[in-house]
Amino acid sequence: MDEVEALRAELLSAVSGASDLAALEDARVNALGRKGRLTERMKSLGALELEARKAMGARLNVLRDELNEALAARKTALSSAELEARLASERIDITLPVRPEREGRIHPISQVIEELVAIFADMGFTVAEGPDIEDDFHNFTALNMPPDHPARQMHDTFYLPPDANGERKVLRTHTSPVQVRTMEAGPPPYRVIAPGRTYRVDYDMTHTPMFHQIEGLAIDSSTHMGHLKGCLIDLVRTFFELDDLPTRFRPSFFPFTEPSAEMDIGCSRKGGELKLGQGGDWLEILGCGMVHPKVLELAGVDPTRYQGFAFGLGVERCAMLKYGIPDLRTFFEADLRWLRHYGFAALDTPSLATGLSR
Ligand code: 2NL
Repeated sequence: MDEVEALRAELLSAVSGASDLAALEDARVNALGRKGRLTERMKSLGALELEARKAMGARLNVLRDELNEALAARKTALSSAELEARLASERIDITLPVRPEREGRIHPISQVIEELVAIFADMGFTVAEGPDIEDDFHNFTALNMPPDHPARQMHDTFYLPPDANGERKVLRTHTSPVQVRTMEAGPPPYRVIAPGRTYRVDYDMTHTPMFHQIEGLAIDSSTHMGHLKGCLIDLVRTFFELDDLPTRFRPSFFPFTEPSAEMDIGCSRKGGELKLGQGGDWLEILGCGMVHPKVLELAGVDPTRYQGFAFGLGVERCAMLKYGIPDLRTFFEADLRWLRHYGFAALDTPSLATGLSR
């Protein structure tokens, strides 16, 4: 074997013997680097006679091309082997169950508001909202409660300090002002509900200083008490999911409605346990009535052309009755154990199509 053949055998076997990419790079530098074996051999060509140099140069060029080809082929083989090894060792099991995420719960107040909104939306009502801080006109005067009206005392109002004009704003004592603002904003017909926070100076077993109401208003040219009854009977039967839930209307008084009524639902109280539905007893559930002509007039609606009904219900009371929550004050204690027990799963928005309380 001549000298070139020996060099060829040695360099090629170093390439094919390289077991990883780092070893292959060593083999390349050793052969073709600046001080590599083949490079040095090529540098020494200058010492030869012309003919011998041509012949030797040609052979060395062939060897260089051969080496480059072998290096490229080996590099491809080693790279794909390395990838195969990674794919085999790093394979992940996508059938493993996910690590459980900590999940929040929907507060019963939010859940019940969503349920009631879904029921009213199905009847054609839209949701209206307004400020928690109200002026005296929208909270009282526009609702037929002039400054000296005795019902104002009953509302146990939170007053804010007087502003620059000496006017004392209030925390709204009901969501009625939202409906007054709806009437002021444009002509009838109206079909709105106003859910939201309300405030009264009161704190005991059955009262919290902040609580939630949903009020409703339906005004058109000939909306009458039959519409009120049909709407509210449908409401309670859908909400409590009892098709034959007994109901009755009792005469009552509110300054903003005439006539006024309170609605009761049937229940039984045997051995201290309250059960909604048939039974000899009644439970008050909401207040309602035909909107007082003066309330329409004060909001810019002509009472000779338009009439309708309004109602108001307490959200906490509805939540306690439907979901068996015994103590009102626990709603606002922000106790996570309570919320985990009485709260609702998210991503399960109530609708009439899916059932209200899944
Ligand atoms: C109750 C009673 C009620 C209304 C609220 C109302 C609103 C306007 C005009 C007339 Cl803008 N009425 N709201 C009417 C009757 C009763 O609430 O006991 N709520 C818990």
